[in-house]
Amino acid sequence: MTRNFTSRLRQKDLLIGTMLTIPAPEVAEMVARCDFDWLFMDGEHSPLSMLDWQRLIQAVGGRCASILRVPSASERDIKKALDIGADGIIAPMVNDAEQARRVVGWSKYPPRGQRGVGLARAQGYGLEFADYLSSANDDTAVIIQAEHIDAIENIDEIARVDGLDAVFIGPYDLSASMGKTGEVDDPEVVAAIAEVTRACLRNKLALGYFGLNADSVRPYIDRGYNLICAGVDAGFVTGGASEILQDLKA
Ligand code: 3PY
Ligand code: MG
Repeated sequence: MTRNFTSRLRQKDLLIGTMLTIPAPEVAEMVARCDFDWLFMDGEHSPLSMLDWQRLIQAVGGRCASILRVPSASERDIKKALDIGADGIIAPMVNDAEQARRVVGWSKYPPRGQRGVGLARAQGYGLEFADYLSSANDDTAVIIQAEHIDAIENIDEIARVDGLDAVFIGPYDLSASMGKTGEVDDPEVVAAIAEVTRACLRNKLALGYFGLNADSVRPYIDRGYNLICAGVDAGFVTGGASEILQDLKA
C-alpha cells in the first residue's frame, strides 16, 4: 500500500494523476515511471477485469498510488478492488448520502464498516494480514464521484458523510445529466460544480476533478481542488501519433 497517499489527500496536498484504460501492464509501468502522485485506474469504462487490474497494480509496483474506479458503487466491486491491493477506490455515480455511507461501510473493516475479510494480494496473501488489518481503515482512500444533478442537490448531506476522503467531480456525466453532454464549461454545469466546491470546502473535504488536458484542470487547481486527474493513456498514444504525423505532413 502506498501509505502516504491518503494522508496527503486529507491534508490537501496537490496530487496529480492520469487515467489508465489500456489493458497492458507495460502502459501502467511506463506511466508509473513518470512520477505522477497517483493513477486513476478506470474500471468503469475500460474493458479490464479485476484480474487485469491486479496485473496493472503489480506493474505500478508502489511507485505511485493505484486508485481504482470500481465498475459500480457496489459491495462486490469495492471488496475485490481493495483485496487486489488498490490504495483506494473511486465509486462512480453516488447521488445521495445513503449511497455514500454504504460505499464507506464496504471500504472499512468492522467496527467502522462492513468490509469483508479476505486473504488476498492486499493482505500479502495472508503473510501481512495483521499489519494490513491494523492500518487499512485509515490508509485506504474512499472517494465518491459527484456526477449527476441529483448528487448536486444532495451535496450538503453527502459532504457530511463520515469516512469520505474526497468528492471527485465527473464533469462529463454531470453535464449529460443536465442535458448538456460534454459541455463541461457551460455556465450551468460550472455553477453546479461550484455547489460541490462550496459544500466540500465547508466540510474540509478534498476535491477532485478530471480533464482531458492540463488547461482544463488548471482552473480547478486554482479553486482548491487537490486530487487532479489530467489526460488518458489512450489520448497520449493517439495525440502523440497524430502530432508526429501532422508535423511530417506539414
Ligand atoms: C466524468 O466526467 O463523468 C467522469 O467520470 C470523469 O472521471
Ligand atoms: Mg463519469
